[in-house]
Amino acid sequence: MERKTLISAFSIFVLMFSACQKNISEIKPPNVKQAPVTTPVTAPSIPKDGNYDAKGEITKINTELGSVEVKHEEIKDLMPAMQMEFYVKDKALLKGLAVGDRIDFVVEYKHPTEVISSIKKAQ
Ligand SMILES: [Cu+2]
Repeated sequence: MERKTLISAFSIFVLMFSACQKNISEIKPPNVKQAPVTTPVTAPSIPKDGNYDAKGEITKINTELGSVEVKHEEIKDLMPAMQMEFYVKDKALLKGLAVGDRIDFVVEYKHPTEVISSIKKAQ
């Protein structure tokens, strides 16, 4: 007798529980028009690999590391004007150069790296 009561109580519980579950799954989100998902265009497009002629002024030289900091003009199709550090392909390229020199140089761009492959003092 008691067992029967237990079983029916359990059945009622299961029924109620499944009814609840059903109700939850039937709740639909309000019919709101969602804004189309767009990819933000923040990253500039990747430049083509190649050699880019550039002009600038040396602001720092590190002969040990083989790097040079240059305040450069816009490098067309590569980057806007800025002050930045470049590595040189060969440390020998830095010989005879000094801070303050105006230079014509070539940036060898090979995604995602860039090095200076040639430097000469601007006339
Ligand atoms: Cu730059």
